[in-house]
Amino acid sequence: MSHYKSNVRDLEFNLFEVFQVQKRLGSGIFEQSDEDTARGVLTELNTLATGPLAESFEEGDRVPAAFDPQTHSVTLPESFKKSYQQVIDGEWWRLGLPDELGGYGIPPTVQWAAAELMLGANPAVFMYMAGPNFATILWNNGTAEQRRWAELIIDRGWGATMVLTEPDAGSDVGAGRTKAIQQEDGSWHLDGVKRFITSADQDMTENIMHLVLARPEGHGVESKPGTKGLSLFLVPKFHFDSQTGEPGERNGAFVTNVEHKMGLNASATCELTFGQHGTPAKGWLLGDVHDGIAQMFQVIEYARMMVGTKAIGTLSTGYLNALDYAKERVQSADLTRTTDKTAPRVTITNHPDVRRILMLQKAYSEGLRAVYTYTATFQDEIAQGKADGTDVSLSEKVNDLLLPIVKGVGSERAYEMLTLSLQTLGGSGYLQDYPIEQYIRDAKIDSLYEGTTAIQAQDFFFRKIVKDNGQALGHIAGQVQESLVSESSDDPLAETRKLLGQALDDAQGMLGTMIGYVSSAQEEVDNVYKVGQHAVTLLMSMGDLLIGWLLLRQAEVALQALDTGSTKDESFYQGKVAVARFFAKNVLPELGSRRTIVESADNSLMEIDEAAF
Ligand code: ST9
Ligand code: FAD
Repeated sequence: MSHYKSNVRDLEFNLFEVFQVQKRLGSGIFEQSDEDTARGVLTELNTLATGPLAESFEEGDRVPAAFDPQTHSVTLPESFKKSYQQVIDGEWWRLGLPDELGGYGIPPTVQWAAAELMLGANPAVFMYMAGPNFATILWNNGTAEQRRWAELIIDRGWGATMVLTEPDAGSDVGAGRTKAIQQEDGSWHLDGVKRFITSADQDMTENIMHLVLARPEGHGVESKPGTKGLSLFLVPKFHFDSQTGEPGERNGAFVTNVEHKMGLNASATCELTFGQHGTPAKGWLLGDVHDGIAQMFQVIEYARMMVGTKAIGTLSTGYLNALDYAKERVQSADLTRTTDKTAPRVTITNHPDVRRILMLQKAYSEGLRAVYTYTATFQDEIAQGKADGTDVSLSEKVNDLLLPIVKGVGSERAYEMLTLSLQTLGGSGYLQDYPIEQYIRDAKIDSLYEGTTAIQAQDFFFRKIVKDNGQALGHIAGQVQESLVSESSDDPLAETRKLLGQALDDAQGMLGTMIGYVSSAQEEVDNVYKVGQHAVTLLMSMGDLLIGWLLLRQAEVALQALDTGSTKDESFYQGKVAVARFFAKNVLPELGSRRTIVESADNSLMEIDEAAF
């Protein structure tokens, strides 16, 4: 039986009932697709995800990627390769491509829903499919020749990597020391060691294109410190014929170690060494600009959305596995009859505490799914607007603002809630007989790579709010504000709206206080530490606010559906109303105490001697 329990009903509810993406389909850039196509994509992918993709999930964990130091090569289990081949043969990687590179004209909202199915079933398979997607970076930034390479990467199904991290440069990418020295023929020789590189080798594709950040040196290139001194180089595993793509000599970028990890074992995490094994590691500067970090952020933005969606997809299957178990597991009497030792034993869904943790899991898994879909609606607008030549600057800012919530809040809450999924199973959850312990191990990475939660929180506050002068945040706050009033005098969601209104006030209060700390830092620089101490609290609180708001919007749609008297999906809609009320009552009030903590911030924490920790 498949470990993977998908939730296509909820994906479709978000897409077609809440966000109504069908209105966008069938015209302009999305001309090729309509609602039936979108539903068809989800149905087909669901079959693949719950079947062949999920099949190798467990073996990929128990038989991790194997490394041969003699040949610098990585080998994956046969069952895993079979799963990978099925998504490749189904050409699912085309979903993320623009029309001109052979895409299907499917909007990002539907692409991310489709991605959730693959990421929930077997995330490592999805991550090995980076080649075609990363080829778009060459297509968008490259020379004519490099645009041809983009086509070759897609046509020949190559792998690809993003190569930033070094032993002394993790969060601080600008500390990277790998250098690139220009050659007479216009190529560059790279020299250095990169660490933790996902998919840097595997035995599934004929070639791999590494997208590497390195510091150009010599030949009159101005040397600049930090991220702004990095350029992006294209470094293939094998040299290749520029027209046909036929692979030739081995290039000098070699995998020199594969990490032994807590989870996500099917995904090879490699040390990648450039130019230190007797063969030069030749690279080509992407385009002719000296702007590697900005180019790499085009990759990072996609990857941060992917990591959040991966975490959320994993939480969803964790919750649904826990729910199935809870409906079957009989243990103890009902709490009202505990003194009666002859009382019948009940399924654990009857116990208030099990209900509490199940409803929390439901709130976060469905609420976070709504968050990533809502974020993707701005990506739809960007894609559509760019094609039509309309101004998309606000949509871009809102998308940028939401990415750290999808990634940072998605990963933190998924990990936290997955531990509740395991708790629901009692001791059985701790066993490898069930998938939840693997989900927890596989999902922990999501709060670490692509920028840790602290980095997401600082990006959110300093770059996405302060530097943006609050424009994007103001746009969303305006939408939340609109949901606080109801036209009906007999509003079944009145209390939920009231609690959401208080949460909005608390989140705005928290933010106002933190902006005050930053402003006062101009006179007293240490005040910025107060922001540093509470940036994660703000990010998580804004995440809760957004979840509470989107659950309320879902409840409104559900109530309308119930009002039409249709009994089809009655329980589904009732669940939507219940979860919105539960979250507003049981989670949103926490923002009040978090606000008090932020408002009373001082720097005593920073004054504690390191030895006293
Ligand atoms: C990693 C990979 O961890 C994990 C696994 C990924 C696997 C990939 C697989 C993908 C699969 C794809 C499959 C597709 C299948 C398709 C199927 C279809 C359905 N936004 O603030 P400053 C830029 S990789 C945009 O001064 P510092 C900007 O250019 C490792 N741009 O930064 C800016 O200039 P300006 C990940 C941003 O203090 C410049 O940077 N590592 C943003 O110099 C400088 O900005 C990390 O993520 C942004 N948010 O450096 C590192 N921020 O201001 C985390 C900055 O002029 N560390 N820029 O515009 C950080 O992010 C740091 O904050 C830092 C700081 C490095 C940026
Ligand atoms: P550090 O930066 O040393 O952070 C340690 C701790 O300090 C963290 O809690 C962090 O939040 C905190 N911290 C650091 N700086 C600050 C700050 N300024 N403010 C507040 N707190 C701070 N990299 C790639 O380039 N390509 C890949 O494909 C890739 N894949 C990966 C796969 C795996 C399985 C792993 C484990 C890592 C991968 N990485 C990859 C690297 C990953 O992006 C980094 O691990 C991550 O960015 C964090 O860097 P670090 O591990 O050096 O931690």
